[in-house]
Amino acid sequence: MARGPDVGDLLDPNAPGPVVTGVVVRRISNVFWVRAPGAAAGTTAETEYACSLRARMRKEQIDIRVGDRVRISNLDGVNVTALITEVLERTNTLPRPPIANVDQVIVVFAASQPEFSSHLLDRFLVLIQMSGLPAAVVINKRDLVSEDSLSALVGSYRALGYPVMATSARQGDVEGLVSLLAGKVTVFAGPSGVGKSSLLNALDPRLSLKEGEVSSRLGTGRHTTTFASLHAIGGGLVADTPGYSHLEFPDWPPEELGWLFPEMVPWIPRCPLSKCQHDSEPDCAVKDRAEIAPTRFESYLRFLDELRRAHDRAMSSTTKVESATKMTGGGESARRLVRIDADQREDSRRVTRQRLAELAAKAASGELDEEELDDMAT
Ligand SMILES: Nc1nc2c(ncn2[C@@H]2O[C@H](COP(=O)(O)OP(=O)(O)OP(=O)(O)O)[C@@H](O)[C@H]2O)c(=O)[nH]1
Ligand SMILES: [Mg+2]
Ligand SMILES: [Zn+2]
Repeated sequence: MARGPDVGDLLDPNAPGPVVTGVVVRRISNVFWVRAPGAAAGTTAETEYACSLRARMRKEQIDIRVGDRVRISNLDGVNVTALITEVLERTNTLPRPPIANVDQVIVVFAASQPEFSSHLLDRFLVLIQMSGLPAAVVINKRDLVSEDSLSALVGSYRALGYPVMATSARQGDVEGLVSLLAGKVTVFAGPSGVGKSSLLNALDPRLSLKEGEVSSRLGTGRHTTTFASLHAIGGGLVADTPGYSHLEFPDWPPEELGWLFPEMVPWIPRCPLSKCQHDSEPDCAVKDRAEIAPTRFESYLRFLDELRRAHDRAMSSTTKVESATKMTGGGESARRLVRIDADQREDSRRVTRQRLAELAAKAASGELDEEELDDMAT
């Protein structure tokens, strides 16, 4: 960007012209690229304006992130610049990558190369649900496996209620993805090498995202790479991310893990123990009656063990205050894929339960009557 960061001062904020609402899609130091409807009358085409902050906002050090919805004025159609005058309220923020107002996370896995791991996919799904966001699954590299093994894979996660799509970025078989992306802000997540960047390039070759090499990881601590950008694709906005190598759960009560496994949800209210962990408790309705694939239940037990250990560690810290700091601050939280601000967390659990109850309703349709499902959703 040749223009210096002071462009805002050159513009007269008292003569703002039309004010439009747009989305921050990229940020490089003090310049924010805002995607908004063009200023020219009669056009609906969107333009990305290089924007600076109104001086007052800069003084107040207003925190603006990629994904934020902002009001911009002083639209200059020639230089494609504008001035951000207001940040609208966020619905959520994802810390890694740092993006606001995310509507969904699409977990991309390869059917092969790297070898498909249901445990790793389960881990991504659980983490996303802990953040309160809807998840969808894309199985890429369908060209590498037989139709039979592909449909078994797709079917097993679709049966849980997740939207699932099979693609091949290599063969340009990606059109179906558009229906998932339209009108939404989506983050692509998944292990390294599964084809996240390739999929986005296949949808829009102009993107030329780097493929086939291990991309720079989102670091930890002070040097965390804050690079994040949203690409306009398929009528929505999409963020590519580098593959995650380290996925830790945030603090989450072990007895609430079951709510993140849609096939367990309908049975949880029938367990005699209110805080049943569906492990070794007697007369557990989940263990006795839910239809859970063995790999899924293994994932459940693994994650349960991790949450219990984390919980025990927190409890053994000397004071409650200390343990709270340990659980939410510093390097550990920086490594988490999805962590939401503490004040959002309780809210998100409620939302999560509600959505999972809906998922379970779909998955278990016919097994339970509506009244029971209504009870669960409240
Ligand atoms: N056979 C096959 N190979 C694919 C397909 N999609 C991507 N690849 C290849 O898989 C490799 C990894 O693709 P990327 O798009 O870089 O994967 P990524 O998920 O973005 O990886 P990171 O950025 O490291 O997280 C590249 O060599 C791609 O050419 C596909 O549908 N089929
Ligand atoms: Mg990539
Ligand atoms: Zn139980």
